Amino acid sequence: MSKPIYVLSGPNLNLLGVREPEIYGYETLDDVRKLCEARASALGREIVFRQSNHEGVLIDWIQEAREKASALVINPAGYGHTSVAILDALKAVNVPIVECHLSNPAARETFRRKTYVSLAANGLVSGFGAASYELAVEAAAGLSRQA
Ligand code: CA2
Repeated sequence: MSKPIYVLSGPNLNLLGVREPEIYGYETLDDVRKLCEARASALGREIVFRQSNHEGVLIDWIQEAREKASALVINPAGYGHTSVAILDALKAVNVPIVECHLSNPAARETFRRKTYVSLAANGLVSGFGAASYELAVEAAAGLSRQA
């Protein structure tokens, strides 16, 4: 079995399904985890699924992924629009990176149009709700087939 695909989620995503369902959908983060596990399993892969509200914790996990992951899916949430530190951590990762968003930030407020994470990512999946995560896991599995 190859190394797991790390699936990391940033701040406030623990509230998924509880607030703003019209933007982020009705699935909880635990529902999203189950969808990702099922998609990974169908592809013969495993995932490590984590969420943190803390920038430094996310950076520690990104650094961990350098050694322990075959690929990285990240929904950086608000930090995607602000965090040069997360971008720097991602740039040091030598496995494929797929950026993932539930909503389509490009169709929302102007300040969401820039994401630092995109500068380090192989690709971006956004706008499909929980399915964005499933598609991102599939893309990450494809990019890391040999890992
Ligand atoms: O669409 C996405 O996945 C976002 O990464 C979500 C972030 C937002 O800042 C990005 O622009 C796009 C916000 C995450 C907040 O999550 C919540 C979920 C439920 C209720 C309230 C917040």
